[in-house]
Amino acid sequence: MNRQFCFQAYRPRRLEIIDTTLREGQQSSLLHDHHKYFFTPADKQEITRALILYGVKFIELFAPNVSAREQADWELIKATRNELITQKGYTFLLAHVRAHPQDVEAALRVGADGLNMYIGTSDVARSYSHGKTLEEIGKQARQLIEDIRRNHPGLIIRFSGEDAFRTREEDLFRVYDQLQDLVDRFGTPDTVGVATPALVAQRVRALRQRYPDVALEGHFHDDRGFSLINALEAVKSGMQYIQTTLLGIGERSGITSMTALLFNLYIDREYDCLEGYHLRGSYPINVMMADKLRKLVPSKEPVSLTNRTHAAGVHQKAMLNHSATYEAFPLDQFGVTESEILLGPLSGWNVVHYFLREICGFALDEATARQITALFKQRVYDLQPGTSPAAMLIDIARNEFGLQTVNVPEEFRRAVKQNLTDTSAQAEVGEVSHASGVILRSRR
Ligand code: HCA
Ligand code: CU
Repeated sequence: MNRQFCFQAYRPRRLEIIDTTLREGQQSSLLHDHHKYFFTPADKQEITRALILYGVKFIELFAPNVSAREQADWELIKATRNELITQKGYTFLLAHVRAHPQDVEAALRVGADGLNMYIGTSDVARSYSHGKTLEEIGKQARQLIEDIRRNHPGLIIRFSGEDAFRTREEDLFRVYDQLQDLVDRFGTPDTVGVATPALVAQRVRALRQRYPDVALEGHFHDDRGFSLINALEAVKSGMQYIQTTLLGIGERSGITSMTALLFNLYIDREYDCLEGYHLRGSYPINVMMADKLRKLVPSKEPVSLTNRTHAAGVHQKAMLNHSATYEAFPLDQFGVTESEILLGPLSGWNVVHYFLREICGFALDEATARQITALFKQRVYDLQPGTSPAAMLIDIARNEFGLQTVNVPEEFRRAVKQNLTDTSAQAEVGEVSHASGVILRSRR
C-alpha cells in the first residue's frame, strides 16, 4: 500500500479522531492496578479492529524504539489494519516521536504513515526536560523535517509544542512560524491539564488565524476534569483533529474520552462532526475497553450503563411510566441498549464476559468466557423462536458450565433498575425480564 497516495487521496472529515489508546492510554496507571502494565498483542489487535470498525481513521502508537515489544506490535497492528482496508478503507498509523532522528528513523523503518512529533516548548519543559532555547527548537526541528520531507514527501507530519498551554502564545508562534510550510498539522497538547474552555477557544482562533493552511490537533488532559469541555470547545472553535482514548484513559487522570466527545457533539447538534462514526457502537467499545481494565465502564463516562440505571424509588416509578422523566439524552443511539449489548453471532467474548459477570452476576474468568462464547456462537444460529440469545447464554453458563451467581440479598437486587429500552419507548414493569428491557442489576 503506497502511503503517499493514501493520504493525498483521503479527504479529512470535519472531525478526525486520532485515537491514542495504544499510546497515551498505555501510560495509564489503571493498567498497573492489576499488574497488567501493557496491553497484550491480542488486546492491541482487538482494540485496533474495534476502533477501525467504529470509524476512526488515525491511530497513534508509540515510536517503535521505545521497546522491542512495541516494535514487534507494529507489525501485528499493521496486519490488523490491512485486513480491514477492503471493508473500511485505509486507516493511518501514526508514530509518536520525539523531534529526534532516532525516533523518526525507527518509525520510518516500521512503515508508519505519519509522525506525531513533539518537543517541550514551555519554560519548565525547556529548563528541566531538554535545555534547548526556542531558537534551537525551531531550527533543529526545521532541519529534521526538511530532511524527512526530501525522501518522504507524502508522510503525514504533525509538530507539537509539548505543554502548549503553559507556553506563551508568542513563544509557540516563534517555533511554529519556522515550520508552517513543512507540516500537515500543529498540535496543542494540554500536557498537565491547565487549559480552560475560554483559553482553548482563544488559542484555537489565534492559531487558525496565523496558520490558515495548517490543520490543528488537540490533546487535553483531565487534571481539572476539563478534558471533555476543552475538546468540545476546541472542535466548536474549528479544530479538526482531536486526540482521544477509549474511556479517556491516559497519564494521571487521562484525556478526553472518545465516546464522551462524540456524544456531546451529538447533543449539541454538531452533526457534521459525526460523519462516518458508528455511534451505536459507542457503548460496546467502552465495554470492551473496561473489560480489558477489569472494571465496569466508569460511572463518570457519559456513555455508560450507569447513566441508564436508576436507584431512587421515586425515579424508578416515574421511569416506568415514561423513561424521559429521568433520562434527557438518547443513550440508546450510543448503544446503551439491550440490542447493542446483547448478544448475537457477532458478539465478542468481552461482551459475553461483561454480560454474564456484570449484568447477571456470574462468577467467571476470561478463559471460561471465551469457551462459552465459542459455544454460544455455534448455537445462536439455531435459536428457537421465542428464546432470546440472552436466555440461551444464561442457560449455557448455568447448566453446561455450572456457573454460580454471586448471592445478592433480595433488598439489594431490587434496589437498582437499569433501563435498556429505547428512550422513545415506554418501559414495562418487570423483574428480571430481558424481553421487557427492564432488568435488575445484581450488586456485587
Ligand atoms: C507524552 C506527553 C503528551 C504528548 C502529546 C502530543 C502530552 O506523554 O509524551 O504529542 O501531542 O500530553 O503532552 O501526551
Ligand atoms: Cu498526554
